[in-house]
Amino acid sequence: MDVVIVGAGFAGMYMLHSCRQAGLSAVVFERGGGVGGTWYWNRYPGARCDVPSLEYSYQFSEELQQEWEWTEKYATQPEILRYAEHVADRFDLKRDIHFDALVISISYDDDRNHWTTTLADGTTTTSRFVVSAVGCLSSANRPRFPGDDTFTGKIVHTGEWPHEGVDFAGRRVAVIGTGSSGIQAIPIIAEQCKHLTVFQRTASYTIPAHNAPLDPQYVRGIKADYATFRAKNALTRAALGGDTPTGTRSASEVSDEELDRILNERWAKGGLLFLGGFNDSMVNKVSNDRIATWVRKKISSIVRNPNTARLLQPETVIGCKRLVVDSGYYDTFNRPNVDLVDVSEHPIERFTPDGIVVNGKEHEVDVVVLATGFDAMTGSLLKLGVTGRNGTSLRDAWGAGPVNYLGLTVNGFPNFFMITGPGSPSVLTNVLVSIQHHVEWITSTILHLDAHGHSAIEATETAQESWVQHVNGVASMTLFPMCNSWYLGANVPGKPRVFMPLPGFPDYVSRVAKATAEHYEGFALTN
Ligand code: NA7
Repeated sequence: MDVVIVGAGFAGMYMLHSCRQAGLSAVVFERGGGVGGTWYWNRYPGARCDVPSLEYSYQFSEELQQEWEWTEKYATQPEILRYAEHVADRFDLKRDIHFDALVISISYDDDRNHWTTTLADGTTTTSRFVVSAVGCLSSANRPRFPGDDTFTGKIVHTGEWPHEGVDFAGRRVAVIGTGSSGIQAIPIIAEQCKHLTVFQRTASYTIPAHNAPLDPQYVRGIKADYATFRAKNALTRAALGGDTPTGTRSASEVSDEELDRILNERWAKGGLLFLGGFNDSMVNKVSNDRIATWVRKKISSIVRNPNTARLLQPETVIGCKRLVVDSGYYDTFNRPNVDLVDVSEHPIERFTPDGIVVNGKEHEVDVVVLATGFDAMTGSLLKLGVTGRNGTSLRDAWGAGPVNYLGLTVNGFPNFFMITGPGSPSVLTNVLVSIQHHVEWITSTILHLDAHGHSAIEATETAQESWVQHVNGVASMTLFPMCNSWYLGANVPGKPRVFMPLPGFPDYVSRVAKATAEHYEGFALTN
């Protein structure tokens, strides 16, 4: 094989298509039973993308983007999965995808300059190149609690949701975790179950989605010139929402009335662009504090029980953890069958056969939903068991945190590429845009190597060191490092605390283009 691709989510599917278009032989190994990646696994009730559907979609084929009809502003998980299936069928991808194929090791052979990928069933495949398309949020973070093996009810994780679904009718349910997954699932579970207890360690800021069916006239307008819409989006920091420009003023400088007006307008529009009302929300603590205070007041105006309202008001920097986009979250706590248990000061002590004990009190439940997130960005990559030159493992090379150049390649791992790897904008963008950028760069780089008689490419040690410094430098100019987020690996015990994604898509794209144009500066190309 020319290329082995790991993962058949949106990154792996496009990588396969792109390889074929370029005349490269390629095969995909996917641990799941179907395409769609994170959308294959995250089937919990309420699962929905927080990027508008007209943006969270491929743009490499004009026919595809014209023919596919999204039904809502924010697509549900089943609709996104149908889209992934449609793409797989339309481009006949499945004939080169092996499903239920768990990769257990990927080893570089120094003498032959090729990679051997081994599956759990012992099958091996050799290839010149390996592309990791394993996704940033694909390795479930499943904390263990004392006594959880004695619990007689059902325990499910949102990121590994049973395909047959979970019947909540008449049941007492616990949800542990209040990030995006918990916040999307809680309103729906509350409607279906007898009683819901939410265990919250850290309150999240969540902005209403105001989701609605898409207006056919609006869709026609976008489709009439989809390319311009896409191009405008790619020019924003998050490759998202080009039609909603970022404010030009500091939130620290406007009057209270003006702040209120702008934030009300953004709240009414809803979604991730809430913080874009001002130009310094994520770089100026004073501005951020004013916005956060406004949201806290908003929460207390929705939630009727003052104690619950107080607990739901986050104390951290707003936007430091990824903003959540919800449908009816705060209002759910006005329901008589929903309780909130604060586990920030008194963590979950243990599970019993009948429930969960916090601060000496047992909460009896029949089903526990772990909405506890992911070992993000590096979790799935490191599980691949990648071993590079001289038998060095990626796990050892990244012992103190991920080091690489442009988030694409790693010194000592020739011809090994990452799509949306740590060190690239990835999760701070509309990830479909980042995926396309990486896939197209990887394919054109392979073609460049072949055309110029090079057999291998890897990051130089120097370029890698300065790239890590650059990513840290950019992050330290923002408020992102000020809380315990998964961007920093802080949600997984023992994980090195390093800010992994790079803020700012357009600047990143121009850096990649510049390095490429300057004869792959920062990369070592060998003959
Ligand atoms: P997140 O955002 O990492 O949220 C996980 C939640 O689970 C969060 O509230 C955690 O609290 C909580 N958690 C994790 N471990 C525990 C334990 N041991 N006890 C109590 N609570 C715990 O994951 P999501 O799946 O919701 O969303 C991930 C991304 O997917 C999201 O940002 C979107 O991009 C899509 P903590 O905040 O760590 O105190």
